[in-house]
Amino acid sequence: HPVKTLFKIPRNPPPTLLHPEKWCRGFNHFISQCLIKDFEKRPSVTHLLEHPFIKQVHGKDMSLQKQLAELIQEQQQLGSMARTRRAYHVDRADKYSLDDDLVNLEVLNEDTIIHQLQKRYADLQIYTYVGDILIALNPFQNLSIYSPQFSKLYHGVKRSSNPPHIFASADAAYQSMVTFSKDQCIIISGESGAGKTESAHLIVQHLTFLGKANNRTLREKILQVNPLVEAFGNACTAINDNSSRFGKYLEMMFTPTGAVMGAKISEYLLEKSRVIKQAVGEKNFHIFYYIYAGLYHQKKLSEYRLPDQKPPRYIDNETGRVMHDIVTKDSYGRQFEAIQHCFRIIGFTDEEVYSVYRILTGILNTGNIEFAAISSQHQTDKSEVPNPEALDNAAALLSIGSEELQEALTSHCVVTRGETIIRTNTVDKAADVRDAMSKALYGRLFSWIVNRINTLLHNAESGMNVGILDIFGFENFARNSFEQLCINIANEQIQFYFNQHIFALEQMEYQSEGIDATTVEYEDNRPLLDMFLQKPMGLLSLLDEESRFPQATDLTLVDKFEDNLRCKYFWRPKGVELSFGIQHYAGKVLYDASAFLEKNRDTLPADVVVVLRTSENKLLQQLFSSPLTKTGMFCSYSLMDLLSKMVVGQPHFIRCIKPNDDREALMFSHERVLLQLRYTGILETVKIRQKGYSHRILFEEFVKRYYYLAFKAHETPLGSRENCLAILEKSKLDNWILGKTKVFLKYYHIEQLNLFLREVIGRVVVMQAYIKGWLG
Ligand code: AD9
Ligand code: MG
Repeated sequence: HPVKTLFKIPRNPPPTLLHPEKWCRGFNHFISQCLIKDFEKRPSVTHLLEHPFIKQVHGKDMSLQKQLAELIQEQQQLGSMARTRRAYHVDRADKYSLDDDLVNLEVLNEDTIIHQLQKRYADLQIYTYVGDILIALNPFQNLSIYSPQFSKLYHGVKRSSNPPHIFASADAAYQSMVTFSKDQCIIISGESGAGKTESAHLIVQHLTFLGKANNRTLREKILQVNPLVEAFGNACTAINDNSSRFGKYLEMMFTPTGAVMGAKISEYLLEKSRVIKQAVGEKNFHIFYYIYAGLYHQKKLSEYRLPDQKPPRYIDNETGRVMHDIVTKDSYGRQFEAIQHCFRIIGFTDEEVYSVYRILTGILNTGNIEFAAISSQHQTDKSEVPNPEALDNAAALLSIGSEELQEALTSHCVVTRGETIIRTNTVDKAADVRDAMSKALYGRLFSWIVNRINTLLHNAESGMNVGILDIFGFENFARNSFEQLCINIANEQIQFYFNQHIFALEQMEYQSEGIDATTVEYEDNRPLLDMFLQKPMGLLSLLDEESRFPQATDLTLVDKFEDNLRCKYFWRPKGVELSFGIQHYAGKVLYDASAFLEKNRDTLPADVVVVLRTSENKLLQQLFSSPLTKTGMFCSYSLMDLLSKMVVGQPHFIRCIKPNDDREALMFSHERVLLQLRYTGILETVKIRQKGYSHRILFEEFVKRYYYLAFKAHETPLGSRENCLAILEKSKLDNWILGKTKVFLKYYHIEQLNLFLREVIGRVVVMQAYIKGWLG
């Protein structure tokens, strides 16, 4: 046989295909040399299948030919990856650098950590590992490291083969999901403007690549989800021009073999108050500017009853500025087109989109309704609408009666002793009702869009998922209100969750498995969380209780806090009545309690609901057909829900860090970074990762997964400690530990094992292909 003699393949193949090392080495070598060369000249699989060698050896067995061709193609890709890698890292002689992981630091303290991060940032190495955790410094400039070429680079390879990258984290989660058939979740944290949302986009991008969404439409749909939801849920704040004003948990669903098949999104705590009012220098939700500008450029404003000289009050807090931007720059208009595209790709019907636009412009018109007191000697608490055209416009767009709307805004029904009495609203009260209506409309519209996306991207088949959590980051403005409190409590919970996983659970597990591991001290924010969440004396319970008293005021609320929250995390500054301070994990924040009660009550008068339910707009009717949401404890319920969701899967952490407050590229503020390293407990994390084991696998699961490495294919070894030992020894790894029921491994062990496994399986495929051809 010519091939046999040429490559000195022994006459008799070994008795089992599973110990093929020596026997097929020559054969593998042949493939990599000869076929790859050919493939590089003409990179086509069809061409490869026509290769005389493959044809001769494998005859007509097409599936084997295909397997072989794939294997070769993969090897060829590895070659091109190595080239990209070299281009990315020209001056790095060795492809693996100890600098990539803070765990490798010989001297470990704040100074060495920050020095290393700073050095890397200057080289535009924005990513750094702490074991299995990724630190991402915001580059504040576009980098060319997210192209398809890079996607290929970070595809099922050992982490140390490439420089740290967000794609590597996505790949790790994906590989874990496929290998262990378990749901995963990626938790992205960091303060406002640190880069969480950008990171989330990049992860979705890479997961769609890894999940080989063959179905191009599905891939495109999934990629449109974030832009669409963010147009409605993000806004420009004093810190970030694209700040998330809601929490988002995006689950990407995969088949058991790892092909992407759908997506699901959950939203938490949208900052609805932004619809009606924004702080100086801040803006409303993006979508309002997009739609106003889009309609302006399409000359359709009059169709939606919007003035073309002056934008509606809700989006024009800095008079003149917005109009100037809309007329001179076309970017808002282009964004509107992009959103129309998103709706279409995801599968919203034209009718639905039209209804959404009517509701959005209805809200803008509602904001223009004014109220004036009716001056009469006897009735001082009566109001009327001095600009009835605004009322008519709003009513027309919401497809409800104009008179009914006016009545619902300027009066309310009270039921006393079985009798219904109509009471009039003061000017202030009427304005509050108007704004409450706008907030409710927007909040429910947002939830509807999210639900609709879920229906459109839903897949009934069961599978596994990777969830990506991207919430609003910790905020500390000049003036902090109820919204900041909710946002910061949410971040407090994420920090607690991180601590639980990285420190508490880890140390508990070592103990229960009888492993002697030194403990690492860390800052536990549990007492602070208790101060917020405890019942009945936690801050949120007190807030709810006070919200139920009609006589309560924001001042009585702060008094109540002061009387009951006796701990070092709460204080009340002297001389400023409505203010109180909280020592958060990420720093001290001073809150202004004005309107806390009203915002927490978040009530929408029944009169308004009744009118909105009469709308001829089917979508709007639907928004208000469900029972009213319960008031109070909203904030903490949502958080619990959020955490209970995350606890299901294995977590992967990404910690975003903001290198400076000026959003400047290449500027590294020592002070700001140090602060973030401190409050996120990076130093302690490095310590525990140096000592600890990030992967703990039950004996049974371990044997099931890796028995190929030490046993024969037809064997079914028991999931015992001894068999785990046999596999580990065979793999020639060190530094692992066997506990009472679990194998304790470092993250790089997993990579090594998976790589061995793929090698062995790959060899078996080649072998079987060869032998079939040879013998048959
Ligand atoms: V907030 O808590 O939602 O207010 P995020 O989400 O943490 O905040 P975001 O991802 O919106 O921050 O990032 C802020 C800005 O930083 C972006 O608009 C980009 O201009 C910039 N950024 C962040 N990450 C990257 C990146 N990987 N490449 C380039 C980036 N620019
Ligand atoms: Mg964000």
